[in-house]
Amino acid sequence: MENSDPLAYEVVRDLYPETGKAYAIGVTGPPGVGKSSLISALVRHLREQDRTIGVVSVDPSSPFSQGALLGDRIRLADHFLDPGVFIRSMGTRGHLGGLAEATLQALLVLDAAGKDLVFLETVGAGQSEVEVIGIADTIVLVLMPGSGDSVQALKAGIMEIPDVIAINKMDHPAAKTMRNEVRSILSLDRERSWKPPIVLTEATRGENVPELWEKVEEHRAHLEQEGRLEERRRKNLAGEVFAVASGRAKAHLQQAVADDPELRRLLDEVQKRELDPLTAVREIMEKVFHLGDATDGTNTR
Ligand SMILES: Nc1nc2c(ncn2[C@@H]2O[C@H](COP(=O)(O)OP(=O)(O)OP(=O)(O)O)[C@@H](O)[C@H]2O)c(=O)[nH]1
Ligand SMILES: [Mg+2]
Repeated sequence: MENSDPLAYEVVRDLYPETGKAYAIGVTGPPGVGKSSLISALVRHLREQDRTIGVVSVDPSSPFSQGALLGDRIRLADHFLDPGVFIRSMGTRGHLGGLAEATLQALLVLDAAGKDLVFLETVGAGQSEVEVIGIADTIVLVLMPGSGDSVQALKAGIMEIPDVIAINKMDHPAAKTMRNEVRSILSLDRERSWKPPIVLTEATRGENVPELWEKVEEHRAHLEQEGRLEERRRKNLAGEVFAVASGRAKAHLQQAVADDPELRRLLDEVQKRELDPLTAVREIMEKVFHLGDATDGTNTR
């Protein structure tokens, strides 16, 4: 799958009816907050309950598509010899549909392989992060004292409200201040049927890790009521299909422009102000996707 081998698509097609049994947990947050360490501690906790686990770490900035990234190697090393745990780190190379495709395929195979729980780790806040964890059933945002940018992003509504928030490195004196700050931001939003709980954790010592897991389970129970999980998965899958299709369309477009001197000339003309940008867009869309005027956005309403 990591090499986009055509056989992989056939495998996933055949396995797909067997999927939907695993529960997917997305873990996101700024670099270095302790996402991998927390996953490692959660895995330790969950292995005591004999649950089987998959972990997929996706680094949007890494061109490598195979092998483990150094940090994850160290953080998750405790579990490498455990046959009940499968760990994989990957970048984006080789996937026409980008990150969304890479993660979706990995999740589906681990699901079909019978893993009870699959963790999807990705760094950051932004589009690529949504593509990776958009498929998750429960999203955990990991912050630490000093993650002020993320708190601002939550406040400004730039970052989607996660389902559970972990404030890691709770040994830091500013951890409780941060919790209060995040709590006051979340309290502004009273409409939600689920209020995202905030848990202070210390991943390296495993402190409050069972409590964090309990919150994930509570969120799962909440979703499993009134058909919310079905509804969320329907929405997530539709979003993934769209994201993968968009990723492929973009790759196709880039290749087409690179291969076609006439299309490249259009870009030169835009640069020389001989052609306006939207006319160039229209011509490119017509030539590459055979789409006419209806797609230029100006006369669709
Ligand atoms: N003091 C303290 N250090 C921690 C804690 N959790 C993680 N660390 C340390 O923080 C550093 C980063 O931890 P990682 O688990 O690699 O963080 P990450 O968020 O996965 O990092 P990226 O994947 O690179 O974004 C490591 O040196 C950890 O040992 C904690 O609870 N307390
Ligand atoms: Mg990590």
